[in-house]
Amino acid sequence: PVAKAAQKLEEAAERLLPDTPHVPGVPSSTTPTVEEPTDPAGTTHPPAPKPDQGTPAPVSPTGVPVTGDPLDSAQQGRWLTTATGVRVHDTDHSLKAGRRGPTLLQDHHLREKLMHFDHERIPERVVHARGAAAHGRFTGYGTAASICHASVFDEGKETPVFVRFSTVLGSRGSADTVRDTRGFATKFYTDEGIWDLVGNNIPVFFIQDGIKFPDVIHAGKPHPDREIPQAQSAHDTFWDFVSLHTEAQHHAIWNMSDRGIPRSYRMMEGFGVHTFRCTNADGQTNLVKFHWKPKLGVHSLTWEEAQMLGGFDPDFHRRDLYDAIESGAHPEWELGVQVFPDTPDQMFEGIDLLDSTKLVPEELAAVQPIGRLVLEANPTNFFAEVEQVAFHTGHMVPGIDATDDPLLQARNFSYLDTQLSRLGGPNFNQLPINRPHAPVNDMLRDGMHQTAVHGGAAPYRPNSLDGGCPFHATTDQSDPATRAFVEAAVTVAEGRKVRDQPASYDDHFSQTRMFWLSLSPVEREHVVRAYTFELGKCYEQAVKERQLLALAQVDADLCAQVAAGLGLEVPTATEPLPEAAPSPALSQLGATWPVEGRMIGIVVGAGSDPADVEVLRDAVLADGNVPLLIGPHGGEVAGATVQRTFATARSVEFDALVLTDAPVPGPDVPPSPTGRTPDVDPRVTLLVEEVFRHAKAIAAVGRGAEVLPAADVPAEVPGVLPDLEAAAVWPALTELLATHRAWERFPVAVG
Ligand code: HDD
Repeated sequence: PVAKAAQKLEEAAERLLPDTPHVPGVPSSTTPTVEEPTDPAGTTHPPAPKPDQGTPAPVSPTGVPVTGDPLDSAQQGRWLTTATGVRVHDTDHSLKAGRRGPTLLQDHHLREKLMHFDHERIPERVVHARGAAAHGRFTGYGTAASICHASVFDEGKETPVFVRFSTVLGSRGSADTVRDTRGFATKFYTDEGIWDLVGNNIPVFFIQDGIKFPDVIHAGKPHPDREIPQAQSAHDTFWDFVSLHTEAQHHAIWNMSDRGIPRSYRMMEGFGVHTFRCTNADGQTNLVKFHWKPKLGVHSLTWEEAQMLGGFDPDFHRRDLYDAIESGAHPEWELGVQVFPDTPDQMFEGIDLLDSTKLVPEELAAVQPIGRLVLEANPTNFFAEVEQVAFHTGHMVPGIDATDDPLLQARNFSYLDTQLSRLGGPNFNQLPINRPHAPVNDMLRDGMHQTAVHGGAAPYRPNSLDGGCPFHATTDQSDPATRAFVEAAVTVAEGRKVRDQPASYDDHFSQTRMFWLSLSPVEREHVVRAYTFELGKCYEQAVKERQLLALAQVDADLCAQVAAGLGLEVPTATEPLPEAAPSPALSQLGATWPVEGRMIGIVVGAGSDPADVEVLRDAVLADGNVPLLIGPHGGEVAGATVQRTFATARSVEFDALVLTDAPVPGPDVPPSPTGRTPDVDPRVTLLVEEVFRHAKAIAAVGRGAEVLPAADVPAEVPGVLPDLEAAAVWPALTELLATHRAWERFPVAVG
């Protein structure tokens, strides 16, 4: 009977799997077999490369091997495995009862693969969800010693950093170039533990007390019913809040200025915003505001560029940061401090240092450089690093302490909380990107996602079972190798428990007016247009009128211009306008800056001189900038490889444009509705028109000069170089780019 049963089984197997090849050396009747997958046409798939055929080890898109600490690497060995390390031979076909049969419950690989995919997303940040980041290095100058003994500022000391830039309001997938504040968060992996400086590109904040943070963010985020608009402040709830909580007017006018639409993360200032308290080696305390000053200067997009980029390249800032680092144009900032005496009232020249809606003009307290930041490596894995990095204002190191600014106090509470919901438990500091580079010996144990295997028996103090370890560090601050973090022992203001604020917090308009008065006419023009646009997007008449009333308290001309744009009556200020003097440091214009990592578009065609193109490309590259050749088609044109075609290029990508040909319309250009065939390809003319309108530099070489009249661009205007030798172009463009734009070309109607 056993032999009979065996024969029946063999017959059944033959019927079910008639073409199955037998494994060599094993009798067919007992061999469990697998099918070679075939596609519906019946052809077999080409064989995948096998590890023993020299498949390379995994590398990141930046070319960095995904190795480092082998325990950090999820990609060990060459074989595809399950999460439990079992090797997999086919990840494209689920296990089925026959080729066309139902999927079997037994398919663990399928179940595991889908289960994991279904859980790939974590909650996005409740604010600052959209961002990009990079690794770098901070080097202290040693100049901070008189005010701060934090070892990160020691002369020549190098500290690894991770910096994340972000917008505030938009979701993770929103566009980069929206009008918004930008986050500028820096994690310093110091040898005394982690210091996070979690700042913005605007030196003041919307609110004075952190208890209002949920309110201002609810107002700025999309409307709860329609979930629109995305990543915008141009809507009723935002302006409702700002016009009712007039402390927000100062931050709002910065947003309406060109600061709200930066050209690049590399070209923004950063501010710690709050006043911090620093202690020096003698134990003396000072109040300090931190500033990041970009090496390339502060530059912005035009509003039209920002809007166009929202469609053409929503990843513009992310791409810009990544490409600059990959091309070796490493972004740089200098860290500087404004220092104020730690007086009992914590005021400086009448400015309340605990009010984060106020700044201290640089003319009153100079920004003194204390170190340099260079970003030099892109992340290897966006999720592991950029998404999982957890910043916290409460992460401070010896020498740096918080003040009683109620906004900062609330932040110190809030950032821990948010990580619990975003990163799923209390052990987020064990994630590789969050791990301190200083030794960690906490007595925190267990919990969700615990990855450490703690030794010892006594995670409490004092203990006798683990030899007393860990030990308390010393409060004596003289030796950085042994000292503890000690809070500055300042006297706390005495009084009754109240839900209230100091009288100085009631001044909402003097610095808003100061900012307006500090801008050049063209910058003011942009502010007027921004308010007019944003309020023009509101539906509620009462909101617009109330915001106009607030503007009347800032400046009569500003208010009148915006009211005219909205077609509303100009309200009269209810209070005399506050005293305010301009602070020239607040204007973006007037200085020149190094030119690096800029995108230079070079239009080429059949009429270009290949020698000119080579000279231009080499000159741009040699100076650390990026030449992008724009040709009628892909491949080779004028002896060089094009990076953009007339179909894929758009002006907003370029900081300056060089024309080396006047290409005739290509076969892919639709006929003009006028029936007239233009002399120059209309896509090239459009490039030039837009670059001209956005006040960017244009140079023409050889036949390129013929494009200018076709695009109605006059030859005798600032920033247009109508006819140059190729070798003269780049030096002339560098000079123009040093001020970023030919500002004279913008029309100015505002007084
Ligand atoms: Fe905040 C994120 C900057 C006030 C609560 N904030 C966050 C980030 C930046 C700032 C740059 C993104 C960090 C990253 O890249 O991961 N925030 C600021 C500045 C403020 C400020 C400069 C005022 C001076 N923030 C502020 C207040 C509260 C918060 C008053 C709450 C009381 N912020 C948060 C948060 C976030 C955050 C909800 C969201 C994600 C995160 O923390 O990690 O906790």
